[in-house]
Amino acid sequence: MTEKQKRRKSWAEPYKIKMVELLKMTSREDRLSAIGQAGYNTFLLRSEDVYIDLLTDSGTSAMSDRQWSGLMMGDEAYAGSRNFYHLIETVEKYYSYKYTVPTHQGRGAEHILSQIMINRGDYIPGNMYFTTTRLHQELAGGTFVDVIIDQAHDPADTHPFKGNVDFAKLDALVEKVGAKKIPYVCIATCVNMAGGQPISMANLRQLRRWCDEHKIPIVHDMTRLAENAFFIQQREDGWSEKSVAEIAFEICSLTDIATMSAKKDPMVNIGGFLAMNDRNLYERACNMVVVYEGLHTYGGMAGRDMEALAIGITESVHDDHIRARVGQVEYLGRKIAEAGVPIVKPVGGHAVFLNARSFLPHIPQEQFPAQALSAAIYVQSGVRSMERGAVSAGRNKDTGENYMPKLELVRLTLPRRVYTQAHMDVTAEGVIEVFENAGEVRGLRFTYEPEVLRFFQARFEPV
Ligand code: PM9
Repeated sequence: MTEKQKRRKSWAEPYKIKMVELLKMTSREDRLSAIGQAGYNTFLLRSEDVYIDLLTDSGTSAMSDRQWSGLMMGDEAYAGSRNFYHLIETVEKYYSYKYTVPTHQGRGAEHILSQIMINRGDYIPGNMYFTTTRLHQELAGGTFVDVIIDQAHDPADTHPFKGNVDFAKLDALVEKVGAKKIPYVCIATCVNMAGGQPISMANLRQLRRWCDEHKIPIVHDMTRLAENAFFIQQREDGWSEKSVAEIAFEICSLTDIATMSAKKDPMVNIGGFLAMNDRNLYERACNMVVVYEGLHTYGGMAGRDMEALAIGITESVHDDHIRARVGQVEYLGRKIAEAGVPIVKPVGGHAVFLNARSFLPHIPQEQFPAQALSAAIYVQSGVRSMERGAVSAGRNKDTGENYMPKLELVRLTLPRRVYTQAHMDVTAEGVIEVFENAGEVRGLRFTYEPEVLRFFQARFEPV
């Protein structure tokens, strides 16, 4: 961080607005009708019925003028597009990985990785599950094992690095199944399902040593790397003088393989990649990508999208950018928490997570309080959020039982560079109004439950 940045107290945005998209204002009656038609699932709302869209930060960020100009520089050759070369050079420069395979988005990378690395009967430890990541592990015949520290499952615990790995849990897994049954350890930076919580550099270095000792590679889900790097700079001893870009590079250097949903940190509307340092693995990934995504020099992406992504990567690790991004999330979190609303602490990097168990203590988890809360916030305020609790957790693949996670959360996710501070105020007001009348919210039951990733398309009715 520069001296100037240290002196400035505000997290004010390092950009100005050049173009706007008009929003439709709706009435409470409109929204009641819309949520009923959507089966109480905010994924099934039409976006034009939403005022402030905090469903996700995935593909919803505002590209810069430089990224938009990049679109005009698209080289749409079938093979060997110059934008591909720009992308792989940028990935190596900022993220250290030598070989990059573009994919249509993050789950495309997860699919290829799982198919080439997991054998039936394998176990994949990770610092908490993510929906698509775990599903691809399971489809490849593997079993996910949660090795995150216990504090991550407690919304009120203020541990500064709730994304850390618990080595006793890793040791116990090796003891039980043997290192040969563990194809890799999967580590997410700024763990999404834990509330956007970072892993520390010290913990990651310890993991590097542990993995070297057991000859197990580290796969890095780098979807929200820049936010994690920022938290290390702010919270971990010895890193305050390093730039976010330097810290991000160091994190990547400690890992072997990475999956990226480029729709988050690097602020493109679509795209992702699988990156690695091992040439043999790269060749196997190239063989798979032609089957499921496209030629290895574009994967699932257009040339213009690879160009916008390469530019977005460079913007995503600027100190000023990430400070404003996380600053806005913290601003919203503080406003909501000051009113006594229970949230996950510390406030995460990409979203404010409401603790639906404490918010709606009268609704048992079997009646999906987070799903009900997300619908109620929409009806109250026109703000769209996402359930991250029992519905997202799904069912155990072997027993068919519903998972009942300790974290029953609603996520208010901030797209990057999209909304203003006044939008945050309106969001906080809406949440607080629902909180003041929380007793009126009713639980939900399924009217339709899809087999996989049910949270996307499930439908409900009030109990
Ligand atoms: N995350 C999110 O809203 C998009 C859809 S919800 C399943 O948080 C991580 C940590 C993610 C993620 C997507 C993916 C998959 C992998 N890892 O959506 O396929 O947060 O690009 O990425 C969403 P794609």
